Amino acid sequence: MEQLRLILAYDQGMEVGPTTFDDDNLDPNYILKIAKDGKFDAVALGKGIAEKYYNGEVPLIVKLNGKTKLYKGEPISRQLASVKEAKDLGAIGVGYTVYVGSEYESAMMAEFGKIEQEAEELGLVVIAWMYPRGKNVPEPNSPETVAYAARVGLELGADYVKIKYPGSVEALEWAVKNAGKSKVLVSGGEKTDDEEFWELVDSIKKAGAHGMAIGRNVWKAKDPLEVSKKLRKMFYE
Ligand code: FBP
Repeated sequence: MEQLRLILAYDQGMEVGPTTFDDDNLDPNYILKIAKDGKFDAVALGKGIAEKYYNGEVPLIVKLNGKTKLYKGEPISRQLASVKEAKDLGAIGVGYTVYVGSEYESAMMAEFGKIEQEAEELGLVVIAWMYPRGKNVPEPNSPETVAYAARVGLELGADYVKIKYPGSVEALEWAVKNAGKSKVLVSGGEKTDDEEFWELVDSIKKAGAHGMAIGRNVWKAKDPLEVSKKLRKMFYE
């Protein structure tokens, strides 16, 4: 299996919306250049961007499902592209979000199960974005909820589980233990100031997480390559 410690995530056009972009990072080519020059292990894109912009310079993860911020109902994110399409686009892996605890979690888990099986047949890595969410999940980032989500990712067969930071080194250690042989990647979250961001990265390292799947704190940074270089140093040296 590929060693994926640092994945540059760029599905925010779907998940977060246009206000997150400026004139530079609105252009997928800008992101692909950061991924390459910043030596990311992979870049995570939706099918449309992969089809129209991916140039083969960095390993590709295709995010197979997605939803917009305009949708306000109980969280559900359905499959929008197939594993085969991802493979044909040159992907080494696929990603899928499961909103753990949502009224629709069973639909997403069932879809993920099929994806996992197809990906295994085609030799692709599977990354599960395990995000607890929904009206019955009052504290999506609490230690117990995040550890639960990490464990469910293991149970579902994910090679990597991508989780939110649960607030402390101890809480993340607990989630990492629960993920077992599924490797834990932590998401970066909204763009924060430098000090807060590097404290977060430091805690993620200390907790023994495998790496990060991160977007906005890299490509919204003044100097994305400097951030990338520092991240690489932290997770690889
Ligand atoms: P960021 O590092 O920019 O937070 O990216 C990680 C990510 O999981 C993206 O893949 C996804 O678009 C976004 O976070 C989802 O964020 P939200 O928590 O708003 O649903």
